[in-house]
Parts: sequence; structure tokens; C-alpha cells
Amino acid sequence: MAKRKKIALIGAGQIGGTLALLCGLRNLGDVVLFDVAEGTPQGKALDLSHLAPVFGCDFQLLGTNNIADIKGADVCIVTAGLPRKPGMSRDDLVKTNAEIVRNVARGIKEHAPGSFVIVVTNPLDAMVYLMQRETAFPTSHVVGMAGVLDTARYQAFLAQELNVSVSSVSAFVLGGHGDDMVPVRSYTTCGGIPIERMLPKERLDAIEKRVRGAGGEVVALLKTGSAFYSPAASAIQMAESYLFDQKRVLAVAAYCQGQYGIKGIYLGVPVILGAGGVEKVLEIELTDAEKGQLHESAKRVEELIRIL
Ligand code: TXD
Repeated sequence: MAKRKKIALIGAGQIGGTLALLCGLRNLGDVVLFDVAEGTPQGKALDLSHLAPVFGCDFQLLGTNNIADIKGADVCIVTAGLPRKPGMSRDDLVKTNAEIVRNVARGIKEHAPGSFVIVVTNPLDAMVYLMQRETAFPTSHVVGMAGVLDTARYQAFLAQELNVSVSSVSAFVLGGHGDDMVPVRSYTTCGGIPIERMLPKERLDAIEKRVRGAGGEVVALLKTGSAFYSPAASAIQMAESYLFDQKRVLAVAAYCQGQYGIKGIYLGVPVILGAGGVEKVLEIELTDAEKGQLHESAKRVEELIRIL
């Protein structure tokens, strides 16, 4: 009999709570919702247990302040940390969230040593690097969620502009999860048609600028926190690709060991994500401009890591 998978959600805030909901709705397995805030994980777990009968979700859901309850988790999704407030950059969060991530890494290493770890906490590219260094897990089993979200934002804006189904737009946003992220226009298509044949350069420039600023746009509107529905959905897509061995090709913050001439940092690159974690980093042919942007983005990530 196949045992139900166990998903540990470390951080029960805006994204963590949404993750728990999506795990239930998509029947991913049993869920442990952990947070240091007393009552938050327990309250959200209790509320979600009342949702379960409405949608027929038969999953065990535990809300806890005891990190030992993540024992034996197959997947850990880490959102523990502080979100940005208006005017804050992702870099401002480095020191605060680094301490939190170190703490969480110790817990995962002790209680879920065989798990696949998806880091969401910002500044993402530095936090996922720190997570891998502190857990010493294989780099194939520690990834960051950003590229799936940034790509989804690019797809959404393009689909709105062209008035087409979101499923008809295929795109890639690579590089760091910051203002220097790299929408890869040369690989973006609508129904297989290269996007540059469907929209003029100035419209594409404007849309890509909005993609880079989309996180900040949501923060400015919400005022008290950052985006959480779409980041949660993006992390779930990565978890499913691992849990169900879907081998999806996704933009993931993965450890680069020379690909694209980048070595020794985590950066958003296209990967095959399956039961082996990051099974392959795909090296796609980029234009000179895109290559340059990717290296610029890598430099920013190296600066962040130096702060750590
Ligand atoms: O694309 C991306 N990667 C980004 C990531 C997209 C959006 C948000 N991004 C970042 O995710 C954001 O900047 C934050 O760093 C994280 C989590 O965002 P969220 O909106 O969920 O923040 P909340 O609602 O403040 O939740 C964070 C929870 C909160 O309940 C704290 O009590 C908890 O983290 N927390 C901890 N949990 C466990 N262990 C420790 N040590 C801890 N410290 C705080």
C-alpha cells in the first residue's frame, strides 16, 4: 500500500496557510504546519480541518510549535521569515531572515534528513544558498521558489495583453528573484508562436518591466505584507513535480556548477524537476543580451551571499 506523503510547511503565515490549503485541495499528502507563533499554526489547521469535509479532503493536518513534529517529512516548504513592507527591498531582509533560516535548517537537518527542501523566504537566492550550506543536503534536494512565480507573472501579463488563455503562453524568467531577473523573451511563445512576432518591442519592454516590479506592486497595494496566493501555488507546482516524478521543466533557483558560466551560487535556471530533485540543469542558448543580464543578476546574488 502506498504510504501517504508528508509535507512539512515551515512558517504558517500568509504563504504557509495558503500552502496548507492547496496541499489539502490537491490531495498532496498529510501536512504539518509549523510556526514559532503560538496559536497561528494550530488555529489555521483547525480552520482547515473544518474545510476538509466541504471539499472531501482526507488529509491529516497538524498545527504545531514543535519542530520535531516535521519528523520524516518527504518535502519541506520554508516560508519562515519576515515579508517586505512598503519601501523595503528584498536585501533589507537578509540579516533578519538569515538567522531564521539557520534556525530552520537545524530543525530540518535533525528531523527530516531525507526531505526535498523548497525555500520561499526572501531574499530567496541567498536564503536557499544558506539553507543548503546549513543542512549540507545534496544540492539536488535544496531549491528555491522564485522563477516559477516570476514566469507565471510574465505569462499572466502576456495573456492579458494578447487576450488569450494563460495556458497558451509559455515563458521563462531566469536569474535572481530581484529587479534584475531575466525574462527570456527569445524563448517566450504564444501557442508556439515567438512572442516577438506577436507584440512590438515597446510593449514587451513595458510588460517585462512590470514583471520585475510585480512583487513590489502587490506589496504597495497590500501595504501590510507581500504576495501569497501566487507564491504558494508556485511552490506547490514544484512540490508536485518532485512528489509525483512529473519531470517538469521549470525555472527554479538551483545550484549552478558552471552552467551558463556561473559557479557556486543558487540562481534561477531551467531544470528538470522529478523524484531525483533537480535531475538536470538545462543550458539553453541565450542571446548575448540575455547572457549579460544573467551574469549581472548572478553578481547581485553573489553580493547578497557576501552579506551573509
Ligand atoms: O517568490 C518568492 N520567493 C517570494 C517570497 C514571494 C513572496 C513572499 N516572499 C517571502 O516569503 C517573504 O518576503 C517572506 O520572507 C516569506 C514569507 O512570506 P509570508 O507572506 O508568508 O510572511 P508572513 O505571513 O509574515 O509569515 C512568515 C511566518 C510568520 O508566521 C512567522 O511567525 C514565521 O514565519 N516565523 C517562523 N516560523 C518558523 N520558524 C521560525 N524561526 C520563524 N520565524 C518567523
